[in-house]
Amino acid sequence: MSFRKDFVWGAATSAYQIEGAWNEDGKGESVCDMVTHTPGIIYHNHTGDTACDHYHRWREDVALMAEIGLRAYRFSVCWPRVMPAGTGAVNERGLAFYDRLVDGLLAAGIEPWVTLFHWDYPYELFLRGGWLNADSPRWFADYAAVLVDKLSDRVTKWMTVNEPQCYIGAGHWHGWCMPGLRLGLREMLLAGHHALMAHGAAVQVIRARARQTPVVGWAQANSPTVPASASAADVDAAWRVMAGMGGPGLPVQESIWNNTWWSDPALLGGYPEAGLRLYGAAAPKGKPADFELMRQPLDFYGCNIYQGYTIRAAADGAPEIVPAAPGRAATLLDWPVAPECLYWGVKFIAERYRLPVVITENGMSGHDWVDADGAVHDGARIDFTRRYLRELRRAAGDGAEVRGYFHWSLLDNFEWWSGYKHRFGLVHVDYATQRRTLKDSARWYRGVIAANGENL
Ligand code: IFM
Repeated sequence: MSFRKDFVWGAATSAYQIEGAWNEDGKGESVCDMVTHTPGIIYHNHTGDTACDHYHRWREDVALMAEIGLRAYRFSVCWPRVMPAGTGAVNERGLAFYDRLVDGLLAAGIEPWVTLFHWDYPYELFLRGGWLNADSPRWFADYAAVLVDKLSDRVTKWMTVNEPQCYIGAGHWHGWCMPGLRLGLREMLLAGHHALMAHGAAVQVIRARARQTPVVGWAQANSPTVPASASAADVDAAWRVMAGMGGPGLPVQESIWNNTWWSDPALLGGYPEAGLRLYGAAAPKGKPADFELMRQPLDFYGCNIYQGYTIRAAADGAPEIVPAAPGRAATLLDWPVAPECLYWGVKFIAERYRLPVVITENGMSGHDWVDADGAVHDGARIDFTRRYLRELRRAAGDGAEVRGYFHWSLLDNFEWWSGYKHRFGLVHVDYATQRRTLKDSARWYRGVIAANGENL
């Protein structure tokens, strides 16, 4: 079992989590600024005002990527940096930042993979209803056009949106993701409907305007399950949960972590039956034209996969969750370490949607610090990543077309409601001095990339 010869080895970040420069060079405000500037929401009232100061230190960061040997870098663009009010006037100074970054990456031999939207929605559009506004797909398409016109002479890899599960489900219903709203189910689903239309509209724009043939995908927060055993009954039970609307016996709020509600309309033409049953009258009454817009051909499916829980078949064959053993391995965010989720999750997505898969995020939060010897010994991250990559390779050997892997994250960064408490990076960031230190995992990853994963 090997990774394909042209396997893409990368690392990922997002704009709000690393850039800083929240009010520089004509940038408009985003909902992230709105939330983080409201005391009492984020851990210790941390903000992304400075974050990793990547806006000013991007050259140093590109040099670090080159040192790690990355072949590709996934980053997102801050919409209100480019269009301060979300629509209309373009902020050339903001756009120039991404222009320089793309040039810098290419000069270092690193391919840019651009995500259009990773949660930093323009505040001005939020005031007009944000994703609830029926015009929001058009706003997003206009913004996409600006980026494509500017960057597509050099950029060919595009992702429309990152994790609607989070910025719609958790962000408009649970209240703990940007923009931090607790709306009703019906309103959350309407926002999601518009976000799916926005995705489709952006794909159309990319395909119509790109100056080089684009490769278009998105990044979803997938929730894989792992069968308790290799028995047909357990495998079937785990598969049914992945195709369903959340784990068995879990409250309806947990259903946002499903795999199908957010993907089926764009790839199969409509919401899944199980979802329509669960949400009943709250489900959006979309017009046929809405679904036509959502359903645009994609070139790859980007999976963000971190964790999974174990499912077995009960005596009557129904899926049930296997309770976690006390003391089971977990990351600092208390996400179970479950390497096989990369095997089962990728198999499920590849089979259901019949698309090549790219792992657009995978990694772990830890308590890393700089040791007395000046190094960062994050052995757990090495072990975690090795185990997950072995399972990814197994999925590829078992017929899934796996094209690439982006580690989350390149840098320690602002982890949303947890502020800077959690460290996800291959590179340690001392936020007081902005000093960067390659962790042991970054050096280990360099060896994996050089060997195309043969040494895992
Ligand atoms: O940091 C986030 C990222 O913004 C989206 N996916 C999950 C990561 C870890 O929580």
